[in-house]
Amino acid sequence: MNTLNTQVAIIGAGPSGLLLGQLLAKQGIDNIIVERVSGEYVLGRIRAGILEQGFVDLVREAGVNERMDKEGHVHEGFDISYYGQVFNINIKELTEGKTVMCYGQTEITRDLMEAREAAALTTYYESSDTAIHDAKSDAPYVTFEHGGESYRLNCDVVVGCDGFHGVSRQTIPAEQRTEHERVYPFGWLGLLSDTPPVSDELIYCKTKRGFALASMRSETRSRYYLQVPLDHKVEEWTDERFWEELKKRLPEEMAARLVTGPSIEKSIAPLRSFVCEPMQWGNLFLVGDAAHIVPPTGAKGLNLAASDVATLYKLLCKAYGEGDMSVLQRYSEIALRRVWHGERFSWWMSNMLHDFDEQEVGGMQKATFDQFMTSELDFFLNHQAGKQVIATQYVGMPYENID
Ligand code: FAS
Ligand code: PHB
Repeated sequence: MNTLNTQVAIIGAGPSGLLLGQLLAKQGIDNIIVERVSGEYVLGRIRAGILEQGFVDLVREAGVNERMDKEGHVHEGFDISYYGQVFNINIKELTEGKTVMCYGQTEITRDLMEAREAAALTTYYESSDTAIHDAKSDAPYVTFEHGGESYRLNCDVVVGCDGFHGVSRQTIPAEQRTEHERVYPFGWLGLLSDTPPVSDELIYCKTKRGFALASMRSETRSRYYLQVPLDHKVEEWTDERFWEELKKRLPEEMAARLVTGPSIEKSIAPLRSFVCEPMQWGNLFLVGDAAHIVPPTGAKGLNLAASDVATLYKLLCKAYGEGDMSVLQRYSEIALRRVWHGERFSWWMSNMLHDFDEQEVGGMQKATFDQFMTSELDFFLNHQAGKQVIATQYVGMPYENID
């Protein structure tokens, strides 16, 4: 058994784990990351694209912003189209100057990986049998297998950045945690293509045929999504079928100028709202998808992971700075306040913009639910105050100050 020692053991080298590791290292707080798959595999996951200002500020604080500032695109608004009517949500005007950054999660993860390697920080990729021990004690530790050898990683705290299917949430005894969940009766079929985006802003489309989203990664790379039934397989969707369906869901003038091309990635993601409470157990802390999941309709998943990182990072700096680890007990309460705001917004946007092919939705007939949701959307899009509510949530609620 190889024995290792660090201050903070991080499980998972996705955006949460890498961002936290980078921030802590800049403050001289030693950390080691244990990751299940290879770095290439992590980078192969095509996911989020919209970064809130809080996330952008964190990346700058981590000193990993050079490419983001060069290649990212600041967005001052987005469109919502419903039944062919297009409404612009000018987030910059409605939030007195706030914006969002369009820069792919893959790129942020790549930048963080390269920065970690350049700083010679330790990451054990392709590890297996990761397990967390004595989380309730002052001397927790993590065991794992790597390169055919067994390891024991002694630490002060363990941070579970290991996503929805990771080991850390499961380490909290079931009777000690409350899980809230809503699984949606549809998925998102995503397509990435090296074609120019159909618009320079995102377009969220509500149609009788289902939801669609037009997004982008750069001026030459587009990201599109279609709501599809849960029983659909990605193999059933040829590129041609995807483009034809997208044209039927985009507003007419945008469908007319859509540039199609071969997909470079195509996948179907299920949608769920999920929160685990509490987000900590002794000296084990859950961050990001390990603790919560949102439907991507509100562009909150990655951004909630970032606000968890911000909260835990500040508390860890305070704890080590003052030599008092008890401040860490505030983490879950602070993190969950912002998580629930993101969960509500993502659930609300999903209810309004998707077509629920269930006979009963929210305890009422589908037709009645549709009427309520269409009327809700109509009210919010036709009133300045309504647009302001959407814009305020889209740019992200402020991060809490840790005094
Ligand atoms: P991640 O899941 O990214 O990373 C967890 C890491 O832990 C992985 O690398 C995994 O290999 C590792 N791990 C797991 N178990 C382990 C173990 N036992 N031992 C060691 N390592 C382990 N969010 C948006 O904002 N917009 C979107 O459009 C969007 N689209 C998405 C599409 C899909 C298909 C999915 C699944 C998510 C999407 N999300 C989106 C949400 C997504 O971006 C997450 O919020 C983000 O990846 C969260 O980052 P992490 O918390 O780091 O978790
Ligand atoms: C994306 O670009 O992948 C994206 C953007 C906004 C969303 C979801 C996904 O709400």
